[in-house]
Amino acid sequence: MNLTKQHIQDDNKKHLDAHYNSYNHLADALTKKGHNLELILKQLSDFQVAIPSWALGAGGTRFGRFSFYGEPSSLEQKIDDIGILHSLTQTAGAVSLHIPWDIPSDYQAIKEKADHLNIKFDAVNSNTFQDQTNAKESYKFGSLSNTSKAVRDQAIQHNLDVIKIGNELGSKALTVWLADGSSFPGQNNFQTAFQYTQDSLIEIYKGLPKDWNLLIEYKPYEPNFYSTVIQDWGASLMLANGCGDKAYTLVDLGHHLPNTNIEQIVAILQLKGKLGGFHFNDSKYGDDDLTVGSIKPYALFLIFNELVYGMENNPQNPDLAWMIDASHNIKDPLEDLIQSLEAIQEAYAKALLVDQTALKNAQLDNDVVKCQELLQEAYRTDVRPLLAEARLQTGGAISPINSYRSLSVRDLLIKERGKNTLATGL
Ligand code: PSV
Ligand code: MN
Ligand code: MN
Repeated sequence: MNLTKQHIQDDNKKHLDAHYNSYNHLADALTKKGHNLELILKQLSDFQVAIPSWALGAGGTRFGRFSFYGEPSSLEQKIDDIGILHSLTQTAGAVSLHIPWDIPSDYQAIKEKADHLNIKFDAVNSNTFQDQTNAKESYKFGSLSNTSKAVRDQAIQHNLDVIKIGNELGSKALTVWLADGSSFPGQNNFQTAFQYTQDSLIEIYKGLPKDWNLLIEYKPYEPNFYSTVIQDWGASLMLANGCGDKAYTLVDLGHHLPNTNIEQIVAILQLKGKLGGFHFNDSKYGDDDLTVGSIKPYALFLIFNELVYGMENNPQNPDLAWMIDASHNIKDPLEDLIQSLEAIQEAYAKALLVDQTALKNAQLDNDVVKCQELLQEAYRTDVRPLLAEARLQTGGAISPINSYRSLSVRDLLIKERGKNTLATGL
């Protein structure tokens, strides 16, 4: 479907008055407090988050999946959907491919389509957690950590193949998430599994093009429920250090045990120049992959507060690969992604409002109350008009969800693609 700037502009008309009312009021208050609005609007527009190629179809659980219809059934259509998201929000300017779920059949055509929609190819993800049809070896007992050299070699080769695919598209990073671990005590030798993983990652690292990064994701449990080889940021950091300068830790918000202080992890990794990527979602119990900001928005703000501090003070840390890694069970995937993108921008905007100088002084004075006030002052600001203004200035929708609905995007997709579509992926 062709969602043009004109469609969005026309739809914006009915929201313009209300928008300027609230924006002018907020802009006035923030300017009086000494904020540079032009800079904040630019920072918001520059902040682009990749959409994973597996997030455009109906989500679901292993118990069931309920289609929303009109879902994309090819990579081309998935990129079209990201184009829709990007047109409305102006913040989804990248795609993160999962291989082998989304191997391009025609590289030139895919590149042209993405280029036309202003979408870049962010980190590529490998998959050694499922057996592929006709694969010689099975990953049932692990991939890069497997006790069998033949299995490890196959998994290494897969990652090298993924790098090759990403390289053709202009990606600059490989993300490795391993399901490797054990389901029962005694099943694995922890030391051997970790050492094999390190050795395998070093082989993959050797195959990285010069300007590429290796991002190593961790997760405490699932699908293995007794142990996971790369269970936490410490394990990931050790492996990254064992590989070299271009290997980094990737933090996925859902990959922590309850109550973990994620903002502290993020801060220390940036200090050490080792935070490479970030997967957004929210969580109530475990790796629930819920809509960003739907459960713990204050925690997300505190994380962003550290990210903003790091982006300003840690030149030793690279630019981060941002990605949404959420599922949407019973929602329209595009609506869910719009909600996640909005929540990310909201937390980012609030973190940009933290008065860092005042906070530093209050910390030096050990004025605990003032420190908290400064954070909460920023957090309590309703920044939604700022987000809307940033979108408006770059040709997006004042209210992406409302425009998505009033422009009948899903109905048009169903008309175009039919009802019985099924996207590949998780
Ligand atoms: C599994 O937990 C997972 O959600 C990881 O977070 C990866 O990033 C993603 O799947 C795809 O490999
Ligand atoms: Mn993830
Ligand atoms: Mn996950």
